[in-house]
Amino acid sequence: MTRLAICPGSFDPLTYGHLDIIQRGAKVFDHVIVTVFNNQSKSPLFNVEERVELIKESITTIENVSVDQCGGLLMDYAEEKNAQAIIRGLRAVSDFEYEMQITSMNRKLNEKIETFFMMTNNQYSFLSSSIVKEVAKYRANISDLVPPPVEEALKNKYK
Ligand code: COD
Repeated sequence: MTRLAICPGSFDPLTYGHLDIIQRGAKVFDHVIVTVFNNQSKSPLFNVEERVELIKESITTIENVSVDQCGGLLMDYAEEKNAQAIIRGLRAVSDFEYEMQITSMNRKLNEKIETFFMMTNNQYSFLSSSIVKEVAKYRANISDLVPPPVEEALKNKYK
């Protein structure tokens, strides 16, 4: 049986922290789909198509990862794809409460699909899309925080 996992997120935009989790997931599962969700409660800097494209351009060296988008419920999407697992990243204790809430809700929606948490590399434990956007706005050097296509795209947004 092919072990398929979904790595869902907003990815607005992708950071090296996200990439670290995607790479870890790709070592454990046969295939990982990185799925960009259109989170209605957030007003994104990049539209879904731009976010998908930036992830595609940043994962070219990882063979067993593909990129997709979804506007619906994560668990409906995962069931439709026949996925066995959801992969989420953990940075610090502060992530735990939010992750516990969404995982409990997701489990209520679908008990068959397990959520796996992976701890990021320590060097990325402070990193988030929001913090990257904040410093990119002031033209700080972000080359060690995001992959080159994302760095370029952020420079263009804040020109
Ligand atoms: N190191 C490691 N992991 C990281 C880092 C980092 N530096 N930064 C982020 N991550 C992890 C996050 O913990 C998360 O696991 C993943 O990377 C994606 O992060 P984000 O911030 O891009 O994505 P979120 O948390 O905004 O994604 C939320 C979802 C889109 C998954 C959620 O809103 C959702 O499932 N939406 C669909 C609708 C739905 O089903 N809702 C019901 C769920 S209650």
